[in-house]
Parts: sequence; C-alpha cells; structure tokens
Amino acid sequence: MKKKNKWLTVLFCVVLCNIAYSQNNTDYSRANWLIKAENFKPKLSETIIQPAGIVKMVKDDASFQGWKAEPVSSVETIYKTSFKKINSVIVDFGNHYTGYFNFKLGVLQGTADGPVRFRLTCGEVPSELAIPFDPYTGGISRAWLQDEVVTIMDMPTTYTLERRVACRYVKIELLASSPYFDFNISDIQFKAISSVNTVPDALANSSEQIIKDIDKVGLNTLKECMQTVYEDGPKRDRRLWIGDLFLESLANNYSFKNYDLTRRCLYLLAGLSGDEGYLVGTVFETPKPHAQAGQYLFDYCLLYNVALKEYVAATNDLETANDLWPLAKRQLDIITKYVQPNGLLDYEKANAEWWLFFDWKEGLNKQAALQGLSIYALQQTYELAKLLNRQGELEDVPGLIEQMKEASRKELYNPTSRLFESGKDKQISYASQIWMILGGVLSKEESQQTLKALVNTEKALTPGGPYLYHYFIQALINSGMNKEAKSSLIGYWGGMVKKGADTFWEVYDPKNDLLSPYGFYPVNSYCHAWSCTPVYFIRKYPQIFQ
Ligand code: RAM
Repeated sequence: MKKKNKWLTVLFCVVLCNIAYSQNNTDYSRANWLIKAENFKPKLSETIIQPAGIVKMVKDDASFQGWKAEPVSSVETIYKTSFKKINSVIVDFGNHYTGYFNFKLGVLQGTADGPVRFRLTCGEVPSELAIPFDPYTGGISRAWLQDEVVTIMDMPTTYTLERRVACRYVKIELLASSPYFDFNISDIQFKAISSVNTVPDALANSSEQIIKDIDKVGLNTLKECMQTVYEDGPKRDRRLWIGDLFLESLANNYSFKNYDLTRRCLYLLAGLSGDEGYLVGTVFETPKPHAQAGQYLFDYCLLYNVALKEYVAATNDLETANDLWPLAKRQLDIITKYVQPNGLLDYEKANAEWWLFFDWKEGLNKQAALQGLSIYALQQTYELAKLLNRQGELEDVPGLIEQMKEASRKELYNPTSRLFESGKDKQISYASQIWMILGGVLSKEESQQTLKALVNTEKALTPGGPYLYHYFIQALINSGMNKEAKSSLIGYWGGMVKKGADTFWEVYDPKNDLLSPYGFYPVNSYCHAWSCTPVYFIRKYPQIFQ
C-alpha cells in the first residue's frame, strides 16, 4: 500500500512538472515573439498636407447618405478674416488622411485676455459633418465619433489636436471667446502618417478607367490602415484584428510589399495568444501590447494560418514560419475538437463556445460556412507544412479533409438545387456557398452551377459587407468565372467609387447607405482594411482585371 502511494506521488509530480514545463515553454515563446514584434515596429513617415479649400455640406438625395460637399472658397479667404465673424467653417483636405490636425491662432485686435473654445469635428465622409451626433443611438462608444471640445488658453500660438484622427474634412466651430479681443485662424495643416514608404507599380495602361479608380481607392485605404500595425480602420477600431490582417497582408503582397509589417503583426498576435495556445482575435499596442480578453474568434484563429502561409509564399522567410509553426499547428486543434464521427463539425457546440464571425449579417446561420472554412484552413495549413517540409507532423490531416468534404456533400449539399443548406432551417446564403467552394468541396464545374444557382435564388442571404464580398470574388475566380468576378468587383467596389469614396468602407450595401452594425451609421469606419482587397485581385490576376 505504502509503495503504491509512493508511485502515485511520483506520477503526480511528473504530470505536474509536465504541465509546468509546457506552461513555461509557452510563456517563453510568447515573450520571445513579443520582442520580435517590437523589433519590426516600423517608423512612420510624415507628410504635411495643405487644405484643398473650404466646403459646405448640402443635402443631396443623389449623394452617398444624402449629403455632398460643395466648394465654397479657398482656405486663404478665412485666414484674413476675424474668426468671430466666421464662427464655423469646414476645411476639406481633398483626400482621406490619418494623423494630426493643427492651425495657428493670431490676435487681430486687443490683448488676448481669456481662453477660446472650439468644437473640432473630423469626418471621413460628408454626413459626419452634417448630421447631429446626439442623441447617440449607437451600441459602441460614443467617443469613437471624432468631435472634440478644445480650450486654448494663450495666443498667438500653434494648436495641435492631440487625438490622432482619420478624416478628409474638419469642422471648426467657435464655442466661446472673450468680447475684449479679436483673433484669426491661419496655417491650417494636417500631418499625415503611415508606415507605407514604397510606390506600387502602375497598372497596365490598357486597364479600364473604373479599374484604375478602384485600385487607387483601394491603395489609399490600405496605406491609411498601415500604421504601426495593420489597423482595421484608422478611425475605428484602430487595432489589429486577424481577419483584417489577413486581407491587408494579401493586398500588401501585391502592392507596397512592406513584409516587415506583416511579420510584426504575426509575431504580435503570437506573443499575445492565450494560455491554451489559441490566438485572440484582436490585440492592442498601447499602453503596452495586450489582447482583448476573451475575444476568441473561431474563423479568425484559422485564417491566421493562411496569413502565415501567404507570408511565407511571398517572402520565403522560413525562419519566421518555423518559429511560429507550433502556434499554427495548435490552431488546428480548434477544428479537431469539434469534428464528430460523421465528419461534420458540431456547430451548436462551437457556436456556444466561440464567436463565429464570418460576416456582419443579421440572422446568418454559419454551420455550412464553418464547415467549409475549416476544410479550407486544414488545406492551407497543410500547404504551409509542405513549404516547411513538415507534412509528416500533419499525417492525419489529408484524411480528415476528405472525411469532412464527404460529410459536407452528404449532409449539407442539396444536389437538386445545387446549393448548400445551413442549419436546421436549411438556410441558403452566400456565406455557405462561398466557404464550401473555397474549401474545395465541389469540382470547378459544380462550383459554377452552385454560384449560378445562388445569384438566381432570391431568398439567399447576401454578403453584409466587403469582408465576405472579398471571399465571394475569390470563389468566383476559383470556379473559373472570371467575367463574373470582374463585373462583381466593378459593381460592388465601383459602386462605392461612384458614390464618392476616397477610401473603401467597412460596410456597404448598395441598396442601403445607412446600414450600420452598430446602430448609428456615422460611427461606421469609412476607411476599412478589409475593404481594400480589389488591390489584391486586380494585381494578382491582371489577365482578369487589367
Ligand atoms: C469589426 C471590426 C473589424 C472586424 C471585427 C470582427 O468590429 O471593424 O474590422 O475584424 O468587427
């Protein structure tokens, strides 16, 4: 009995030590990954931007969200006049910029004997300067809206708004001043920042004008989001999300080629992964790097592997990929944890335990999309393993892929309609078809039939925004439907260009300009990373788009 107890104690110690060892190991890797992330932090370049002029916002039903900017005068005209008389003005910088707004205040008459107070409102699109922000009905912080009340104590002076803003327009409204002196505003400027420091190749001269325009707006969107990380949007949320990083890094591979930024982001996410080795969907850089607690997104964890694979394919940086490989491998456990004996993922369980993102779309059933994306991620991770000569470590994966594909056809595919049906209510959606096609569940010919049936199915849930629309274009290309890919890209992103976009938007429904996942459209991000991907398509597939 005594002997048995002794052995039990030894066994217990071994188990404990193992747990402690693997925990220490994880901590060690994460600390190292964070150091590497810091080493690749880019230096931001600065450009001083002069205003293009003064504008006013006028109601116009034909314009995006019902508002358009109409030129009023050159900016110099306001510099000579008392700002007390002007009272309120909207400055147009002519394009979207991210950075710091500043101007000079000078005394015109008397002695400055008291502070002046302004409200500065910065907007990416005209409606942000036109419609009142209050009462605020949004579901996320009101403080995302870029209106600031500032008090300036002394003058003459140069005032710089401390908050980094992302905008094209700035409204300056005088709220309070002393009756005993007069003053003017002059030298209005914007210090624009970005980590982009290369100029991508021009498109083929023969490209259609609309393609050139879409590419230009896409590049602008990407450049604005490329700061010290790939931000999702420089106005909101100003942080690194895995899904956005994936799409931005794809577009970067074919344009600015700033590979160090991708490497930094891959390391930062790795360094901030959770104790169980799963990635957290979103992380912050300041005040010190940290993850958003509990924000685990099933699909984003897996897309990290694809981002890593695409990074290695573009750079051949095997050192980084080998360093991060254990983490990528670990993400696959998320899938195997939910695969049932019949090859289908346990959707209900996964849905209860994870945020399954896929799209901002009310009522979307994600069962089929989850199955398709998981197959896609397994395949892409296997490709990564091949690049690293580590396929031996994923011995079970090819079999698992086949089993999951078969289950998808058997359980979720309707051979009569040729559409995948998701959930108990057999919902038909773009998300389901797109991810099953990207997962390679259907042959090329079958994929074409599915996509053709899809666009003719009126009840099919359409993509809620550019994020899923990206994958729709990719599904069309993978299915050999090049013409449709081109016309869909022109129809969707060209639609934003025609509505005056300087940068592409976070959400866009051609039929509803006021759509917002947050209950208040001015808080949407109008320069959004995941919307920049026409850059990738146009440049990766010149034979289709240029
Ligand atoms: C939004 C962000 C981001 C996206 C997440 C899931 O809040 O704008 O781009 O990745 O949702």
